Amino acid sequence: GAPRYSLNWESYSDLPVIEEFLTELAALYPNLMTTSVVGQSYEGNNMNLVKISTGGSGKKAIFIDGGFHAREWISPSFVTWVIRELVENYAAHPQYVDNIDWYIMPVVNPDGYRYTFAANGDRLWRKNRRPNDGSACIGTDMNRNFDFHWDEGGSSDLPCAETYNGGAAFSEIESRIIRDTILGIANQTMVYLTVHSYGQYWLTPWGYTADLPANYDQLYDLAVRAVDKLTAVYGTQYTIGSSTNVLYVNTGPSDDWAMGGAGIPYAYTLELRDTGKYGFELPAEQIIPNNLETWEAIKVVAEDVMAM
Ligand code: ING
Ligand code: ZN
Repeated sequence: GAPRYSLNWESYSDLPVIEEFLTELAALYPNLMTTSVVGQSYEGNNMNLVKISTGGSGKKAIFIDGGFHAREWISPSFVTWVIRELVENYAAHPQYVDNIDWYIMPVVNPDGYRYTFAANGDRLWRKNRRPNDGSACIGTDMNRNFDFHWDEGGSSDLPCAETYNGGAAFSEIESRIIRDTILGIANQTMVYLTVHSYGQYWLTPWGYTADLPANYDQLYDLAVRAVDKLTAVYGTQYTIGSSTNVLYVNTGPSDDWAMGGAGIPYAYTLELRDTGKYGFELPAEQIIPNNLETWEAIKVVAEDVMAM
């Protein structure tokens, strides 16, 4: 039958529409999906956590977050697609949910995200929306706020900067909620995926050093196989490598902390479409093609986790 939610992937949706989708889908598929509120943002928006599972104990898990940076609209649009694929389309590939617990936070910077949709907001806002003491500038870059080699380069101490590190590690409530959610499931979580845009990169830690993680060969091998499947759909090219080596030194990002702080074996930052023609303002006609190709990569990750 027709879905009971208004979310679709032909346009971008603000937080209330995403929350309606989560609530309705969980109500339709209570044996597969639960949605919970794990905290509130600075402005009081919900921090939503979806768990997709058929129950039982001792299963490996995959954690995915979206919407770290407000303007990267394709990120929540893809993460909600993953939820839909796992739940509504469960019967097409039940093994991914039968064998893996999925923990998904679709919009981890809800205040910033809503600001990019607001009539008096800013479509290209990146940070969260907490005012900074002693400054007229608002917001911290949550992807420079995590406590692993925090403030060791590639972030700013200046509240007006787009990469403001917050003044202290985990100064932001949203970062702490993400941290605590991950720590609660860290012992079962094999892969951490944080979904950004743009650039078409499949990035590994580290951001704090050009040195590579001890398990880089395995991180790289899985990334290559995942990207091969992605590229096979429409020919979309991705660059693979550590974030320092592919982009720039950056400290306090969530993927470095997921591996170095929480001890999760595999962590990746995905930078979805495109390579700059539209950048953060990816036309909505590209949502479904982006999602179809990237889902193929997620399946490769899931297959590997099933074998871990
Ligand atoms: N790019 C990321 C950023 O936060 C990145 C790049 C990836 C940094 C991984 C650190 C770790 O700057 C975007 N588009 O947000
Ligand atoms: Zn980003």
